[in-house]
Amino acid sequence: MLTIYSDEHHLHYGQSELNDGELMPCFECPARADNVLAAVRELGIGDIVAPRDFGRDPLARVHSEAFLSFLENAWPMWQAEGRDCDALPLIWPVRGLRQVEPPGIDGKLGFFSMDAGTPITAGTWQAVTTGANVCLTGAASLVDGERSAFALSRPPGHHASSDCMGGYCYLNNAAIAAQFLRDNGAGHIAIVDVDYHHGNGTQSIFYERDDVLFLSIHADPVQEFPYFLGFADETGAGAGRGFNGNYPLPWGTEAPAWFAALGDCLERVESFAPDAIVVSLGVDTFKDDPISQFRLQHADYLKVGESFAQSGRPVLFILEGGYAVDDIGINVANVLRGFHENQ
Ligand code: 7XA
Ligand code: ZN
Repeated sequence: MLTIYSDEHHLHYGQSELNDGELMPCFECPARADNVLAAVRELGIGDIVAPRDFGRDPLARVHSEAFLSFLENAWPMWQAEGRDCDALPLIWPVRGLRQVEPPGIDGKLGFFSMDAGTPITAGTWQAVTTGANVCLTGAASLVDGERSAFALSRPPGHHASSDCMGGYCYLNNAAIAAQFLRDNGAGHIAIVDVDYHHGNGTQSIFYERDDVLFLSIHADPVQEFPYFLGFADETGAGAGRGFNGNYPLPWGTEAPAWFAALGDCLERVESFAPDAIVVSLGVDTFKDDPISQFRLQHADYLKVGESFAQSGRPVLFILEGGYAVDDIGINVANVLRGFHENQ
């Protein structure tokens, strides 16, 4: 299996996020991807290649121009205010406030974000555009006939909507890759999101479409971030009715219940008969993840990979969450190994 990777993810290194009422060091850190890279190297199941540059067009197929322009210019605008710490929002346009993009950086940060856990740093734009290119290079390899690829990108993407960052996410890599596959010959794409958190951004991008099936297994938003999307009754709208599926599970979920949900997802994928599957691969379902409450174990990730291999369809794995830094490598490598040994 081809892995696509660039060291440029190091350019995004947030200092702090607001968590449990405190500003604390960001859980989403460069060591995550470094450790995954080391584990993939040790696994030795295929080449590790650099991304190609696809330019801005594939990003603009998913994100609004206003949002892309904000992401690109946020750091220079922040710096122009004489600040050199991370850029974080402090106000959001909630109900009753005007939904109009403000001219200044503090207003823009709130207008284009959903939380205070997603800092913009000097290198964020470069890192996230390179991360998107990592995923696009993986998608392009499927277009060229590869059976599978692993996009080793960070930061993650699945909380980012067409015009909003949040949950450590800036550009929605899975959506960008899925749209690229659609634009390059695929008729139908399934996105299966196995991250611990609901992929609210991906859901919202495809919610009214019947060409991209979005299925997500995640912690119940009654208990867990992102709190405001990811419920079982969200099944799609308009042409997309029936093409969105959520599997919210309670804190403490262990392998049997989790794999029952995955089995159901994969049956739905089979009925949909997509040309390819994009997997939003978060491993924050791990029992020792510091911000999550599921209980999957190292060996369970082999079965995750095996389950996707059994679909017989081309699969693009894209890295999302996973914050048990010492275990993220083995958990991701086990997914890839389970796939590789069963395809
Ligand atoms: O999949 N999404 C993540 O892994 C990030 C979730 C952010 C949670 C923030 C809780 N303070
Ligand atoms: Zn997550």
